[in-house]
Amino acid sequence: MDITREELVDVLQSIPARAQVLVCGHTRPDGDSMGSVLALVAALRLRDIDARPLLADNATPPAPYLWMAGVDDFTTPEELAQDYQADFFIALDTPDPKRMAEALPLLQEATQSLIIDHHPPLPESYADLRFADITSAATGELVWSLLCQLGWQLNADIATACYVATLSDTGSFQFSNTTKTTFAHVSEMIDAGAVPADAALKLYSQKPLAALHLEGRVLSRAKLLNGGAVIHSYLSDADLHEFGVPIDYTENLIDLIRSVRDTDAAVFITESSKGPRVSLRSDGRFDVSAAARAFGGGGHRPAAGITWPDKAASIEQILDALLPHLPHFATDSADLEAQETDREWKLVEADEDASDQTLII
Ligand SMILES: [Mn+2]
Repeated sequence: MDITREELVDVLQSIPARAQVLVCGHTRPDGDSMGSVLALVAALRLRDIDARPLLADNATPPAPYLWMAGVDDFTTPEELAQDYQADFFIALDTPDPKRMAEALPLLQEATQSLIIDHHPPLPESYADLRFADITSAATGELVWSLLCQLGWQLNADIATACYVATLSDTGSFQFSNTTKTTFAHVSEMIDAGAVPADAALKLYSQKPLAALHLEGRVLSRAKLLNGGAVIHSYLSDADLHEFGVPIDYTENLIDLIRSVRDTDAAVFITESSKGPRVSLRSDGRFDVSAAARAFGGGGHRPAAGITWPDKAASIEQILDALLPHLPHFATDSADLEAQETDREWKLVEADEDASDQTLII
């Protein structure tokens, strides 16, 4: 059942002290999933509620988030007893029950289940109650505004977790979901103790060197498709083994390739033993979530993903199926890269002609 924001506030307010509450994000958690879960758990615990952060997968938290307060408290579905029954199960940051992965049976066993999300909702809800606010840039931003509305006690850890969530889902405030309201909420988080430079350093500048070398491999494979409207690259399990880099450090690789000029969409394919995973991005003008839905995936207008239905599909097969759903430029050139290089040289030559002019920065 879909509920209003006011009804959600009442539900959260009514959770009694000592209630057993599981708070879970989605499979392969990103910064929003990790941040929104840790923030809500911390806020519930300040009210003496027995809240536990739960991973949807039987795995460990991804390495880039291990510095976050409360991360050691994460439990997994297999660590909980088979007959464990939570009073409340709160699912964050996904409209899709498939992304609850191994945690879905725990949600179904709970006395009451609740979804708090910022994705466009699917026709069917997988929990008893559901609230989705698609104007929030991140579930962590939504959690923050709810906690403020509830008047619950806040602290620097909660503010930092919501900040990480918002930083992550806005692509460091670059994506089209970044609004004036987002910055207003971020301003409140900073007032409550979040330190932007500290969070950015811990989140984005703690990679192993090998992760950079892996990025080099991915960048060298980038190529233009659909007449230059689409940029594409890929990564495989074999690459991860070769470079000795855990998959945790590959979350933002698609953002590296989408920086090429004039492209309207980016397609990044991760090949793994579990089957191919496709990530899609745009600047918001083209709706990549529609392309994702055509293959059973989902997401937002500027960012979407697909767990590819045919686990044995090759990259070529995936692109053949997917590219007709993405933007296309008409072009006479058979070699897009040569065309791009040619254009770059013209710019360099024009620049040399102008080299006698004083450069003022
Ligand atoms: Mn999110």
